[in-house]
Amino acid sequence: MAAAKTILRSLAGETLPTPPIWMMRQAGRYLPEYKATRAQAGDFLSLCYNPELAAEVTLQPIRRYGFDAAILFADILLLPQALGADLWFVTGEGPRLSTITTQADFDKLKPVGEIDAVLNPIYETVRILRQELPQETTLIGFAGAPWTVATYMIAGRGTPDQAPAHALKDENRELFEALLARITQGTIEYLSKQIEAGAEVVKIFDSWAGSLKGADFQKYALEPAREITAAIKARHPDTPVIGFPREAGDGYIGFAKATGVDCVALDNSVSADWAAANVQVDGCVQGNLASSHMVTGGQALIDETRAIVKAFSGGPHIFNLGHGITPDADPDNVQRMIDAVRGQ
Ligand code: 1CP
Repeated sequence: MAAAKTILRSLAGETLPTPPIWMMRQAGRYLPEYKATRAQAGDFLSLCYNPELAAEVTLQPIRRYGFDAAILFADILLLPQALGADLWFVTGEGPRLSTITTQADFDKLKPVGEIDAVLNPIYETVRILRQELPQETTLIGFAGAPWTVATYMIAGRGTPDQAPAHALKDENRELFEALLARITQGTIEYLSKQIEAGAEVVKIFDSWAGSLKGADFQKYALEPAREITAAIKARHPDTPVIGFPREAGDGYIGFAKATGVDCVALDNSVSADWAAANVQVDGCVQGNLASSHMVTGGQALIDETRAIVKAFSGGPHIFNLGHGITPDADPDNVQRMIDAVRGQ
């Protein structure tokens, strides 16, 4: 039997001499080949729903850099669209959705059993990728965490402080919780289908977990992550789950134990030394180089990359950025980071 893929070994708790590496948003606008394929597809959503082209952009960073994992090219906002929300992207601004603020808005959403009518092309992308990826490359599927997805569904767009979602939570908790429950069930179905199509790992992106405090963090970040992870493990016991409660701060402590995830992804607001002592003690961690180094490069990029590898060298670690790479990044800096991780 071939040795297990490096990322799967780290997720199983093994400490490797060199951490495996991939990068959030590794298929993206910093790459000229991405921009060319994106132009061919038309707009961003047409690219997501075109299995051949979505597989092509997923493969581009693997060909260029030989990352240890590929992440399915899709978006966390496809699930709201599959649940019946209108979704479009405004160039230079970001996503727009029809809003959910009243019971009548919620009642228009579709049942979870109907999401595959929209999401089938995504599962087809996963099937193509399992055929085309190199043997050693792990395929990661993903979804947004219920709180993060709800912040977009309630506000109808990205918000700096998630104020509309907090307002609905405080003013109509019953409706807010019904929406979270619908997204949670939809996420379980969506991730299960990705796994059945060939995803080997799934990651739950809670990009706005940092704005949930105290009991709200317990109820709306930890609890949905626990419920989704338990349901995935019941159906697919061998599929590792990565949780990413971005900017959770002290909420990172005990996150893996409370939710059952196999790995906790760290943003760069926590230091690697702190996270090694407080989070990696419970198992695999992923992260956490600041993505700004992909723009600025230089000796600081090399030094910081090496410092992170060293800080996490005593336990299971997957090297990554602390958040997605930005469109103004220099593709050569990505290679410099990989070389620094792999000791070249
Ligand atoms: O080409 C383009 O112009 C579109 C830019 C883009 C891309 C490349 C968007 C719009 N989404 C994506 C792909 C994407 N999104 C992936 C693909 C895999 C990869 O990492 O390479 C993933 C995992 C996501 C996840 C995602 N989408 C998150 C969670 C992670 C994070 O960045 O915090 C969120 C919050 C979104 C919503 C979204 N989609 C796109 C944008 C610009 C945003 C953020 C909007 C905002 O809050 O302002």
